[in-house]
Amino acid sequence: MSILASRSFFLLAIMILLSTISSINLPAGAQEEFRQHEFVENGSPHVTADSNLSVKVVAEGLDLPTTMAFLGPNDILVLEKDKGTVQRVVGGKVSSQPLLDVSVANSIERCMCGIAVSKQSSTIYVFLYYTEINGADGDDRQGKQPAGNRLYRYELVNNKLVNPKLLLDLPAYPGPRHNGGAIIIGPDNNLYIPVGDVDGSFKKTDSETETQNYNSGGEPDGRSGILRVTQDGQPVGDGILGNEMPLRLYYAYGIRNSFGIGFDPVTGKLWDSENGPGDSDEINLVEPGFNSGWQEVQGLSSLENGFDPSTLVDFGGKGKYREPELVWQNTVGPTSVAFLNSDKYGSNYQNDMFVGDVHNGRIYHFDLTQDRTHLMLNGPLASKLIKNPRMGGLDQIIFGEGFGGITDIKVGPDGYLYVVSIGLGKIFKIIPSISDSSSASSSKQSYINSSGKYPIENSAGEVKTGSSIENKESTKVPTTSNVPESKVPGNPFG
Ligand SMILES: [Ca+2]
Ligand SMILES: [Ca+2]
Ligand SMILES: [Ca+2]
Repeated sequence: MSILASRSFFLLAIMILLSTISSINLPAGAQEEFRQHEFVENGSPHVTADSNLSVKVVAEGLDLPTTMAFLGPNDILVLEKDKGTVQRVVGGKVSSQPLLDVSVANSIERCMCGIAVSKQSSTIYVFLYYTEINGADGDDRQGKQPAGNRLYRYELVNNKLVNPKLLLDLPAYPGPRHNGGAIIIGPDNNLYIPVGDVDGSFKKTDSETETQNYNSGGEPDGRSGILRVTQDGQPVGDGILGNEMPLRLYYAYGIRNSFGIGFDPVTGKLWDSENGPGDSDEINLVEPGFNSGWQEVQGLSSLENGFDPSTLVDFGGKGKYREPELVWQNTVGPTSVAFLNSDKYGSNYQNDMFVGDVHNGRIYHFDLTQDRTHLMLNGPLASKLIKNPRMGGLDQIIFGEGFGGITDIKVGPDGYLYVVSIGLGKIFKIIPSISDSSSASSSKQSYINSSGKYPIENSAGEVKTGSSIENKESTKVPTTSNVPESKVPGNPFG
């Protein structure tokens, strides 16, 4: 053996030894912790669909950021999932102290979840949705029950959030998944909030309710729907499905797990994304009284054996089942739904829909049909079914990749798209590239050379699918993943 070869061998041996030691020394808790995460934690964000657009980091060093709201240009409030904190990012700088720090249950999907901001003359209201616990952050991991999934209205005074007013007190049991909690202020100025089934389906307890389409289930209790309340937490007029509380608050029901809703700025109609059990993630048009069908059906009903729409709960004919507008057969974990109500990227993108996902770090871009009640889907996607993450035709809807697990997309006051990555702990902004057309085309060339023109096939190694936390029936898609095996999230309920 030459000196060089023996030295290489020696280095290799050291590396193996070190990696063995580090895996031995990794605290068991840390590994458990890791398995709680169902989002992709690496990536190099870029806009794959348009070389005239690039990605800029707005903030970094955030600890599991979930959702954000804008106080003004370059002034963002962002939530940290497990710490129960509201951080303020001014001019790209995260403030040294949070504006608020509450105690949250944070196991799996329990969270500091949702935020919205509303300015009423001299008062700035900040709405927060979180899984509250009487104790310390994460005490639910030691078996303590959360107090509830709660919607509060705070006031922003002297850079603090004060005067909390409890607007909604919703179940957090059995949990820990499907708490929902994105908050959107609608064109009518009311609050709209998706709430999942809080893991209450197939439990044979009172957590099986009518809003999960259990005909002889318990009374609605706030789970499995999209709720609508005024900014004071009151019902908005007569109930769509009924006037008893809390049914009166339901705008939609039959929802298993949703992290994102958005209003079409053209029609004022609501859309949502929904997460299925390892399969059948959905995008839906949500008319008032919309029934998404869970737990009788998830995804396209034509694929559901023995589905009988007459078995669904319809609240005396007021609820209406509607098929999804798009279904991912293998879970991608769709989250935020944002409509770009600006022309900052040109008229091609104006009023289009953008959806982020948490398992692949992808942003999807959709045109809507002329009447704006469907997505414009051509070729293989016209079936409304995405059969696998490398299916042909997917490139027509993939806008960006490499963002880590995306938990929020919003349009800023400046008209640009902002993206929260829980996996990378960052906020990104998508901006037009500063370049003339010739250098833009050369940057496209370099992208093609370095990353591959066809992200579906060539980035398969970065695509992590079928590895949802959601459950074991999720189909494993073979990939040549460059994510170390230990980093692939497992099923905490395994
Ligand atoms: Ca806290
Ligand atoms: Ca559905
Ligand atoms: Ca368009």
